[in-house]
Amino acid sequence: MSLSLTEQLKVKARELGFSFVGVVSADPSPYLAAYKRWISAEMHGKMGYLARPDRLIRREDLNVIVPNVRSIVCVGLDYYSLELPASIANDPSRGRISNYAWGVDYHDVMTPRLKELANWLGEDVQSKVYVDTGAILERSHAQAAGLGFVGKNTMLIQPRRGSYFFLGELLTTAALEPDRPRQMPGCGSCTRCLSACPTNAFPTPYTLDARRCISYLTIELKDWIPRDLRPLIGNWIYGCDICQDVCPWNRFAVKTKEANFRIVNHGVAAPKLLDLLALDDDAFKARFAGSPILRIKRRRLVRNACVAAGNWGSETAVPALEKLLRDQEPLLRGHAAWALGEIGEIGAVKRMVSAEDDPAVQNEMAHAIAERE
Ligand code: B12
Ligand code: SF4
Ligand code: SF4
Repeated sequence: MSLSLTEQLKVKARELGFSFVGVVSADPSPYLAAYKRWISAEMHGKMGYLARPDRLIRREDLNVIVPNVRSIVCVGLDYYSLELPASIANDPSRGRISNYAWGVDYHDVMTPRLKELANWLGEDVQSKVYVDTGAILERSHAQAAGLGFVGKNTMLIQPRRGSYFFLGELLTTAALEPDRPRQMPGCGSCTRCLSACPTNAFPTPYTLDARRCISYLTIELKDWIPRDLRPLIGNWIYGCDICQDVCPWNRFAVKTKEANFRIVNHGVAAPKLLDLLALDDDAFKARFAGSPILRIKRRRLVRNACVAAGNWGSETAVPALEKLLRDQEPLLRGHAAWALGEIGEIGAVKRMVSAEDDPAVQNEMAHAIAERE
């Protein structure tokens, strides 16, 4: 029996290395109203691109993205790679990186493969490829394509593999056969993720206030991390996995078959803070070449390492932090001053406060001094 175009496409997607694939017709997400409420409540924080009216129009009508679009091919790629021993994960002298960023940048892994899938469909078909950055509600469409259910932590969860996977989409004018809606379980009475979130970022189940999420604070937020949230960040320096780690569905997480996401040593998942505090621009670029961490540049990563060092509270970090008080980036001088205040070593902050000309850094220094006097 010969395979239909849709079945052949799914075989091809798997050959390209995707862990699973589903198809849905290119209808607008049924959750647009929830999305608009989220934006109106300003829970997107400073991720201004999410609120752009021209992008909202695209979310409402996918024809604006691809005229005559008929189908969305939704793919997933597992990234779970290694159980980090608690002795490493909870070591405050190390900065924790969320599992999705341990390997090669997933945009670079998935985008060319989705483009290859688009090419496979042929030249008569118009297609557009999205991985993460597009103006569409990826989880909602993937849910409609039968790839899982949305949990109270807002993650797309698959009953037999959990939520440690990336999503990608192909919007296409090809008329593919949509997957039939599948009966999915849900969260039931479980609330583990809601109570485990250290920053209390879920105002209600299924809604995340990004402004409080460690993932937003350490990756998306470009400037000052709100002072009241810094102690709650612990040793996370790039993203956060807590609301997934505690989820019972992730007991079924399958180790990724994708070589690009497999890591071999714990230093990648939880590097030493002292090493990160000492990174200059060149060393940062060399160390994180090919990783998604490269996107946040040295400025944000070292800022995050300062916060983690403040939470570590060890005098071992003082020389590196004092050196950062002279950094050319005000953001780093200010976060280093805060960390020194947390450690209780403010001698250098006191000596340098009068020479500091940036008002925001002065404010951080004054706060650090006031806390200790
Ligand atoms: C902005 C963004 C963030 C923000 C905000 C996250 C959020 N929960 O809204 C921040 C920076 C905090 C973030 C963090 C993370 N992100 Co992110 N993020 C995105 C992005 C770019 C847009 C999401 C968005 O539009 N949010 C707005 C909210 C309102 O929409 P939503 O979360 O999609 O939820 C919709 C549906 O779930 C639907 N829905 C379905 N069922 C139900 C039920 C009810 C009752 C309701 C009300 C709604 C609802 O309604 C919502 C609105 O339409 C997507 C890629 C994309 N273009 O979709 C990746 C994406 C969601 N992120 C992803 C990942 C991996 C992460 C992190 C795990 C990274 C990390 N380890 O640090 C964390 C997880 C935090 C979390 N619990 O969500 C993956 C998720 C894969 C998956 N299995 O779900 C995505 C899909 C990227 C990708 N292509 O793989 N992210
Ligand atoms: S990723 Fe971390 S900070 Fe963000 S909602 Fe989940 S547990 Fe909370
Ligand atoms: S931890 Fe519990 S409530 Fe949260 S997403 Fe998982 S099953 Fe749902």
